[in-house]
Amino acid sequence: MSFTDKVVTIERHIIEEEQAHPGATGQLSAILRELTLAIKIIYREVSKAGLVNILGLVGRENIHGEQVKKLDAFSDEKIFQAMDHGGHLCVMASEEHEDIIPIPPQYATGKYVLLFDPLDGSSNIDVNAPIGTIFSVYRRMTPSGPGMLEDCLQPGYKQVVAGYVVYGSSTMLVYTTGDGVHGFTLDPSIGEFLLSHENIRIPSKGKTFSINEGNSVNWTDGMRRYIEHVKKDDKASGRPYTGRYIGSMIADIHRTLLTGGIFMYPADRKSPNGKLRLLYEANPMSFIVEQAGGRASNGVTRILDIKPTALHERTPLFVGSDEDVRICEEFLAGKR
Ligand code: AHM
Ligand code: MG
Repeated sequence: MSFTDKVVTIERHIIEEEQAHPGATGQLSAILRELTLAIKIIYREVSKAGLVNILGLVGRENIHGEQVKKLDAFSDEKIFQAMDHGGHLCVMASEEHEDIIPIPPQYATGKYVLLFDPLDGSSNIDVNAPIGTIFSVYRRMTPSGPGMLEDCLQPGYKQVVAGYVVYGSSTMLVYTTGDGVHGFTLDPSIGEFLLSHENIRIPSKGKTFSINEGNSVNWTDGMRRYIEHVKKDDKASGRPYTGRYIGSMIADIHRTLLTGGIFMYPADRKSPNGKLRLLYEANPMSFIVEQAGGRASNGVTRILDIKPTALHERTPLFVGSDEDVRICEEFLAGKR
């Protein structure tokens, strides 16, 4: 048995990352610390989700006469409440809100912008499948005062931090500050996220494809031919790719990040821009996958280069192992 491995909490990791950047003011670290607190509160509620029938139905009053909030609304509120008063943010935006979320006037504003999807894949709650939280931090564009829409509409390559949490068989937080990707597993008995996956690297090619095949009647020719391609025997393994689709993007991309392969939510005849949101879903997940050595595109263009024009704009998404995403792009472009 070796005692040389360090036990590293996320707090300590954040401080060490900060110390590696001499000009750092500590604001980003504070943002991550505050977010981690909100995430632990969300975890606590998510892990009780199966008990709603006992503790009170969502949307009805609980025993204290309070409305029981839907978990996505609850998560949205907790992130806001943890982040509104730190003085580091000038504005926020959430998948749950139509418009930007201002910092309340009684609190100071700072130089960062926070975008988040408080509970992605929430339709999976009822069947106890993994769900997640996604976040993304940018530097503000406007010089001072309350943040504006333009602070939120920045291309993904300008992200300074991105991360996600998957509430699964264990709860994991994965984040990047643009210097590699690190994963932390929550030890619920001590309430700490501990470094469990240092410097995650995605394999350059995988064996798994992940897509909702129920939409195949509406796919483009290129999409259909690519899926036929992955179902043929692969030269390297001598077997077809394995299909895996949970229908919870964080869980599907998390698996892809750790084991390789490709996750797709394409455009099709019914949804010309796909389903997933550029700002809250595609950008942060793409930043993380690229930082781990993978690739992310809308089929034609690198996701992180897209200049957003609206808070809730959608984009097709192809993300995963570099080689798999490249080959998929070739099929989509009609080159194969
Ligand atoms: P949501 O933001 O409403 O939860 O929707 C996003 C989710 C993703 O987690 C997942 O990849 C996708 O919807 C699944 O969609 P579909 O059921 O069309 O395959
Ligand atoms: Mg979502």
